[in-house]
Amino acid sequence: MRIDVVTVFPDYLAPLQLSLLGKAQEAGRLEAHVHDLRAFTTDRHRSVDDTPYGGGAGMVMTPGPWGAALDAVLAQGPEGARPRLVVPSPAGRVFTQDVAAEYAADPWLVFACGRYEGIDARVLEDARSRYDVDELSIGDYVLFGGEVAVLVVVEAVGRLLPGVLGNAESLAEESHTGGLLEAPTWTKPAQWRGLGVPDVLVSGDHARIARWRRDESLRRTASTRPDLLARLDVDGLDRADLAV
Ligand code: 6GU
Repeated sequence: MRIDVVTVFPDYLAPLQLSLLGKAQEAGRLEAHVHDLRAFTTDRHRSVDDTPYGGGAGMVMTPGPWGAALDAVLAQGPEGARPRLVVPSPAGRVFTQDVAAEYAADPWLVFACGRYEGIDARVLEDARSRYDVDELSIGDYVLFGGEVAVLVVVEAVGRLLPGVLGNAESLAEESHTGGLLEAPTWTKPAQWRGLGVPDVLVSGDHARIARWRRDESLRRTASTRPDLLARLDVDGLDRADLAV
């Protein structure tokens, strides 16, 4: 997968090179390019924003540098390819594990990080002729800009790429695949600060352990995320689930 990020704060994206994402790049599963929007300005002050038409607080990012940057990024990829343009915005559709899985199947994602009060609306209108444009929010709160949201999305997507996560089972069992939160976990030592480990987990009875974990998942989801429980597909539940 190829990823391009256009931002006025390239340093903010440094974590893309670290840890598992850095390893994914070394292994050739992921190729990330960060572009400084100011490199596409043409005025002496390298300005990227101006006051909003119609008035109001704050500044709006001007279309000129954005148009040039998105043209340049498009020219760097494979000829004729149509990338997805992801625009982080609190006004976008909400990012979930399903959206991460959808993006993980894409060959090319381009992220346009807005700052201030957003980007002149004509930039996305114009980009739709060459990009599949997706405005995306990572939750119901407001950030200064899209950079941190890009890190969130790239990490969630990157770990779904084939060969990035060592253990495919950990993908299958984790929270939000299957709509339930994961059960709590324990490791050695068996006693710590006077606290032990649930007996069932040291019983060696794998069927009982699986049932116990599923019950804990259901209880945890019911207590902290009743909204997720309400969305569960009833056909996917068994008799024991319904008894919890
Ligand atoms: Cl994606 N961007 C900004 N600026 N604020 C946000 C957000 C994104 N998601 C939630 N709040």
